Amino acid sequence: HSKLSGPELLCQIKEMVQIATLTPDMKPFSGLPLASQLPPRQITADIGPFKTCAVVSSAGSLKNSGLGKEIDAHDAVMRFNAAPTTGFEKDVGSKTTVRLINSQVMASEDHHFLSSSLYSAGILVSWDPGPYSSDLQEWFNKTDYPIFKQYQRYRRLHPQQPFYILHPRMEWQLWQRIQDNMMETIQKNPPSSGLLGTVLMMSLCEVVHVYEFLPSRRKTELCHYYQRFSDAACTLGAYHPLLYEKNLVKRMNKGSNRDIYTHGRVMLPGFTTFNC
Ligand code: NCC
Repeated sequence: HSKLSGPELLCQIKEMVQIATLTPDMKPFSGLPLASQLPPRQITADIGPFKTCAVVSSAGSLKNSGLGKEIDAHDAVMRFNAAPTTGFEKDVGSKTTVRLINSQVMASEDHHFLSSSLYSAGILVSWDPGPYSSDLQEWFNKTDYPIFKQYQRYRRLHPQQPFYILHPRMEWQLWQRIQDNMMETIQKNPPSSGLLGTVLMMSLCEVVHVYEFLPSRRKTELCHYYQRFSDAACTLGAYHPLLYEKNLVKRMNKGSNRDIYTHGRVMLPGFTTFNC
C-alpha cells in the first residue's frame, strides 16, 4: 500500500470507474416493460459537456454561507435527495440541473416522491445499493428499496422529464478506489450520493466545484441546511464510508485549503481536462 498523489488518484478514478446509466438494451431489462421507459442513451451522451459545475452537498454548514449567487453562476448545478432551494436561495442558489436521489427517497412515504414539485426541476438520476457483483439480474431480484417500481410509476406521471438510473457497477468501482487507498478496512457499503454525484459531474464538466462536502469553518452538527436535526454522523458517516470519501476528495482537491475553510469549496478537474 503506497499513498497516491492527487493526480494519481484522479487518474485511477478516471480510468477505473465507469460512468454508466441503465439503457433499454441491457439484460434483464431488455425483455421487460421497464426497457421502454429507460433513456435510450447514456447520460454522458445526452447532457453536457459543461464548462463549470457546482455540486451542492446538503450539509448544515451551508446555512448562512451566502454561497447562493456563486453556486447559480455555474453552468450546471447538482443537488441531492430532498434538498430544497425555495427559501434557501441566499445560501444554496436556485438552479438545479441534475438531482441525484437514492432509492430510499423514491420509496419512503414522507418524501412524496411521485407528487412533490421538489423533484420536477432538472434531470433526475437515481441509484440503489446494488450487490458487490454488480450483476443486474441479482440486483433486479433484490434491490434495497423498490427503485424500479417507483421509477416506472414516476415515468408514467412525468414522461417528459429526463430520468436516469446509475449502473450499480459504478458504486463498487468507486468503493474499490476508496478501499485501495486507505490503510483501514472500510465498511462494504456504497459511497454516499455526494461522492457518486461528484464523480458523475467530473465526467460531464471541465471543472467541478463541490460545496461543503469538506466542511468549512461553519462546520456544525446540524445534519442538513434545510432541517432542524443534528447528528454528527451526517458529516462523518455511518452507513456510507463518508470520512474516507472526504479524505480522498481532500487529496484530489486542486483548490486551496483556504477555500475549504472559508467557502467549504473544493475544486476538481473534469476527466476530459487531464491525461493519464
Ligand atoms: O443526507 P443526504 O445523503 O441526503 O446528503 C447528500 C450528500 O451530502 C453530503 N453531506 C450531507 C450532510 C452532511 N452533514 N454532510 C455531507 O457531506 C453527503 O455526501 C451526502 O451523500 C445519501 O447519500 O443519499 C444520503 O441520504 C440520506 C437520506 O436517505 C436522504 O437525505 C433522504 O432523507 C441518508 N440518511 C439516512 O438514511 C437517515 C444519508 O445517510 C445519506
